[in-house]
Amino acid sequence: MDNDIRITLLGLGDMGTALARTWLAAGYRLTVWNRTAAKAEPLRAEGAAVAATAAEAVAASDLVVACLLDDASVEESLAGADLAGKDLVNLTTGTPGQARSRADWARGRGARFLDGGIMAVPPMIGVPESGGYIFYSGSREVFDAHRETLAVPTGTSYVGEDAGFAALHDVALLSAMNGMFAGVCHAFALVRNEDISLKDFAPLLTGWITAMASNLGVVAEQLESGDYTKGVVSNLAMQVAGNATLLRTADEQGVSAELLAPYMNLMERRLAAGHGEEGTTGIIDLLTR
Ligand code: FVH
Repeated sequence: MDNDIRITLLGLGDMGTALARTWLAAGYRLTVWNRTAAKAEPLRAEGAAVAATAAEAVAASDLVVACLLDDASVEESLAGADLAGKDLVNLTTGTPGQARSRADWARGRGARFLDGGIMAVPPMIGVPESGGYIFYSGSREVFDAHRETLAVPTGTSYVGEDAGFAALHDVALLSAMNGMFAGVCHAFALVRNEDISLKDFAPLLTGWITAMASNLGVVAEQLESGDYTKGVVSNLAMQVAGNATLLRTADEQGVSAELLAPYMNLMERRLAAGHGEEGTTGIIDLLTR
């Protein structure tokens, strides 16, 4: 397979290398650069052109993709490059504020800018059935112009002209994942020293979390309507009463409740403010400064 489309990719860490391989396999004319040059050698053998400097790599293609460690490494790598007339797609994880500043910075140097938030780990790249995808935000023209190219490694989801929105979606989902894994850690800690097969327990956790997650649309509706009692199935008063059992069980099992405590404290504050008939959506009000 071969095509005439040129791409430059800056950054050959685990993710950058996985991205590179999909474009090479699809026949793109790929130029790569990495700070540690040795990491580019396997890709040279697979057909990539290897640039000696980031500036040289940028000069090779109109589409420049960066997949580096963090925002500071993007600035450092591109410091000496001529970005005039380039389309810069930044797949480096950062904050919404960093993405917006990077968009202004790129515009100031004559480039169009698209930010990306990768919702996949490297083994999911190039595997369409993995469910991985990348959030994109910023220039709609850049997204439309390179839509097919960007869809080669994994799925794409454009979430708006605000360059910060891809990072915001990315970080929101990652934050939810952290909370979920905090609960999972606590659950495994409760059962691990009992005569319970952890391999049998894991799918029970998966099933329960999946079933509970189907309620998220109700939370969104409550937030949008302002009526936090709408569609409530398990009210806050009942849940706070139930927390005592969760805490006592943790104590009986010799497990610290430190992962649960912050959430339970917020539930109690909302209940004390007279919202026992709601679910837990009111906690979002307590979190929002
Ligand atoms: N890997 C993952 O699971 C996650 C999945 C979700 C998205 N993230 C983000 O993707 C970005 C790249 O991640 P990565 O997995 O490729 O990360 P590393 O393997 O650690 O490679 C880092 C690359 O960045 C280069 N680099 C670091 N600092 C600098 C610098 N100051 N100047 C130039 N390049 C720099 C590093 O080069 P080297 O160490 O090989 O010389 C690698 O190419 C990232 O934002 C994740 O959050 C991945």
